[in-house]
Amino acid sequence: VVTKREEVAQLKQSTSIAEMEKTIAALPACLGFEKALTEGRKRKTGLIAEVKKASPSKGLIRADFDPVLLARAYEQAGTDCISVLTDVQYFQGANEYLSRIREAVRVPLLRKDFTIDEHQIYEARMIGADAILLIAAILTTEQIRDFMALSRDLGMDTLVEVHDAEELERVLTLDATLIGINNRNLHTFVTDLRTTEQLIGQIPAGKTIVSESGISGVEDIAYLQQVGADAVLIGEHFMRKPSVTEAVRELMG
Ligand code: IGP
Repeated sequence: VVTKREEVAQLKQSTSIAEMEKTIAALPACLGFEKALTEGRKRKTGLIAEVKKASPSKGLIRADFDPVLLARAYEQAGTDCISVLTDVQYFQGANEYLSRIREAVRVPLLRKDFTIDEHQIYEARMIGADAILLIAAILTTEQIRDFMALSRDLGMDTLVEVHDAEELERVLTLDATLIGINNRNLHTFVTDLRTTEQLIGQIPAGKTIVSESGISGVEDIAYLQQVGADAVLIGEHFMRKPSVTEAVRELMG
């Protein structure tokens, strides 16, 4: 088993930042991830649909997992953005999934991983990400600030994720405009959508709020919309449906 720290150490050994900068300079511009969820969104509630093969709590979620077919099906259903898990150890993800999806769709892509080092941010841009996730629970406030600045320099947006009041308070000292509220307790894996309602009250106007995890019914969407979420991030619910295109349309209209 390769831990994230070992993975990052390997990445640092194999590629220099100068080399990665050179590769990135030749890439096409990113698609606007945050823009697709704000002024560009297709429905009243924005949607980030996730390509997720497995999770630490559920194990394998989808047996016939094909990242490119799933991403095309999401695009067909009119999702605003797509999230791709690239973490290998806990989610059976792969960087290759994201780069292959990048070739197949014209939807802004979020690289979903545990980012703990700036090398991973260059890597995200190289494999085709338009945005990265920054998890407040595993980062210092200074790291979040630095990683947001680097992402912006490379043309990417950031989704900064919180799951309690302490994390939110730290994030609000920064100029993060796209904030994710994770409804899943990272210690127990239990999801409770009221986490979104509880934290949203402490967020000033003008921020774009994404409610994440444990969302599966039309009543969930109605509730989250009513408490002020601008967008939702949904993985497992769609992954368990034979047709993700139909599943998106059923849930989001
Ligand atoms: C999706 P769900 O319950 O719809 O499959 O959740 C997404 O929120 C979840 O995958 C997630 C996640 C994360 C995964 C949210 N934050 C951080 C890995 C790391």
